[in-house]
Amino acid sequence: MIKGISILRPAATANTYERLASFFSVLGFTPGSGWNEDSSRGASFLAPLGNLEIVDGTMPSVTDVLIEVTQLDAVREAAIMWFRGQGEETAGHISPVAETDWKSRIFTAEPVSGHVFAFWEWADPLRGKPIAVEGDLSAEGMRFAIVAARWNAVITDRLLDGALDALLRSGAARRDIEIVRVPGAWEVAAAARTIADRSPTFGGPGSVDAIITLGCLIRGETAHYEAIYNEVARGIGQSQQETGIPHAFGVLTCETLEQALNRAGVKAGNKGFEAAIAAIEMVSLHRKLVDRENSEGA
Ligand code: DLZ
Repeated sequence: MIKGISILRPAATANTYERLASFFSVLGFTPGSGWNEDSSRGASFLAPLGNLEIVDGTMPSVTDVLIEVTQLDAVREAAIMWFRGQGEETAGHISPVAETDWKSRIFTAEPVSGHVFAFWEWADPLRGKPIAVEGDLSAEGMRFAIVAARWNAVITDRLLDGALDALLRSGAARRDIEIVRVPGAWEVAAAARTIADRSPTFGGPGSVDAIITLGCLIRGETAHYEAIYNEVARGIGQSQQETGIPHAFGVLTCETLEQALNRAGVKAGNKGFEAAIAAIEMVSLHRKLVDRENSEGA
């Protein structure tokens, strides 16, 4: 399988080698490991993508090394600064930026006489980029239910505080957050499902946009820990899949109480907070995907 492609550029003298290595090191390349042997040395500059282009007809550039960049002007500025750092003028060594006939902008730099490199970027900065659809983190206008187990309340109360903090700080209104307490983690999924399925009389389908599930199972203190955990996770997942309402998973599974405390705001973040943020993001994402589908179908 092909993995990558390397362009080898022989430097005729040690000085040329050092100048080229120095020039490329200021332009934002990831440095490669290079090598230094008796017979040769190599300085390596990595780019995330490479390709070999065979050209029939007019070359797209005056040189055969084309380096695609983002922020072309900033790269050119870095090249200019390099020349100034050498106490040299740029005239004749760095061209102005020019438009090409292939919807891009380009300039060339010649850090060593005879070594010309072209730097270019697409005129449309989004061209060729995979554009991800992502949820935002504003909870304004969203409605949530939080289902929190009372078992291990010293932990779940902290998770609940964290979840409320995340929702309110992200713009949710207090009246749009319903808190439901259940005896233990075992009951979380059933309550979540009831809320997700709720009939129109009690707020209607979609009476909440997302459900945040909170609980805490501690292995050392929980009989049938694995069995309970698997059922809780399965039930919450199933409720989410079958109703289409995002269910954020904030049920801790810990070895010890200390570990649980750490995950409930002491040392390792607050998983209630994190679950609430995930819920907000998923509601936003859900809305965007539905909007896209509607506008594509229109
Ligand atoms: C019974 C039990 C045990 C042993 N451990 C926990 C636990 O660590 N975390 C938790 O949330 N709940 C626990 N429970 C209670 C069960 O989840 C459930 O509430 C009861 O078995 C009643 O159905």
